[in-house]
Amino acid sequence: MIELQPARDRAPHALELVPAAGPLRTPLAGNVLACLQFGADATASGDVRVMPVRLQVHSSGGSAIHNDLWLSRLPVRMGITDGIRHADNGEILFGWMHLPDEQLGDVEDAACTMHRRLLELLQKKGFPHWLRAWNYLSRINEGQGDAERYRRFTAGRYRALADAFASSPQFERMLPAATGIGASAGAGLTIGFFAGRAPGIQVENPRQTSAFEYPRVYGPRSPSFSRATLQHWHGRSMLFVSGTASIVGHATLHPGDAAAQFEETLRNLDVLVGHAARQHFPHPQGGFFRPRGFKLYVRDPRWLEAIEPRWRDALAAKAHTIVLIGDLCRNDLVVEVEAVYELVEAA
Ligand code: 3EB
Repeated sequence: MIELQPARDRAPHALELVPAAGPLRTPLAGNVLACLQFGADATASGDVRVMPVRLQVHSSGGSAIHNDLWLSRLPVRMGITDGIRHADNGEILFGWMHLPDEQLGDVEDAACTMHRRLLELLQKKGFPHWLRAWNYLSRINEGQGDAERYRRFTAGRYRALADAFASSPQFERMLPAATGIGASAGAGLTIGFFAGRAPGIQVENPRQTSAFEYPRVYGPRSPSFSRATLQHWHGRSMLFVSGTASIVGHATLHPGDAAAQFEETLRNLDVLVGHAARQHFPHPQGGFFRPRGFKLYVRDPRWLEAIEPRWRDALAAKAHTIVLIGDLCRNDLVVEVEAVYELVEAA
């Protein structure tokens, strides 16, 4: 039984993450703004708020379906514009789009077109500030060198952004937090996003080269995302943390070693969140970030044994954690973690 009411003892806020296992009861409650539905057989429903992501959910004895529900206190409106399914509550816009493999054609062109439409929608709907993106691409590591599908995706995304922001060269200071993961074979390309009326605050990781400044060896264009974005909504602030991996500077550390990559990833998360706290609170007693949810992506289920006790202790003991099996966008990476934190101000 899924409790669809956000906690009542908090200040009004625009958005809350509620994880829910198993198939959803339909129709979905009116206070659902978005639902990212993960599962090997996830398919679109008639409800525009449900974004299906075809990835295997790893859970010991649990359900093969996981939903990240984003609940709103404000009334939710829904629509379909230019093929993009979307819902908003006046403060936040959620949207998603999908191209099946048969229609994908050239991945760079497809990514460019989809991002153009996405950016147009944000303008049209009056939510010009892009805060969070989820990118799931089938066969993400297929193709050699610059022909790799992920690199083609990155080039297309960059082209759309560079064109749209040709008159504001600072656009890389306003990129959303993002995840880029390989969906199951045949799943095509799915892009989901949140956007707001007000800009988010970019947070970068002092331990990592900014992705938008990666050198040429990782592809013809650098990946357009921020390590995290901080967004204030009345009475609440949320930190969206991008897919974080075992990358220090711009190099992959511990290629192929799941246990060591996981530890490096935890260090990256710690440093990033600590940095966000210092950026936000001039002195350390000002407050802290409390984790609200983690997603652990693992390339192959056989790596899980090596990290099982560690992820339970370091992630699941602190916030709801869901483990998904998917390819990562550098072929030497085997684990990646994304997260949502909420800002807790000291009393
Ligand atoms: C990295 O740090 C790992 O291209 O949207 C993480 C999150 C990664 C998002 C993206 C890529 C993306 O470079 C890869």
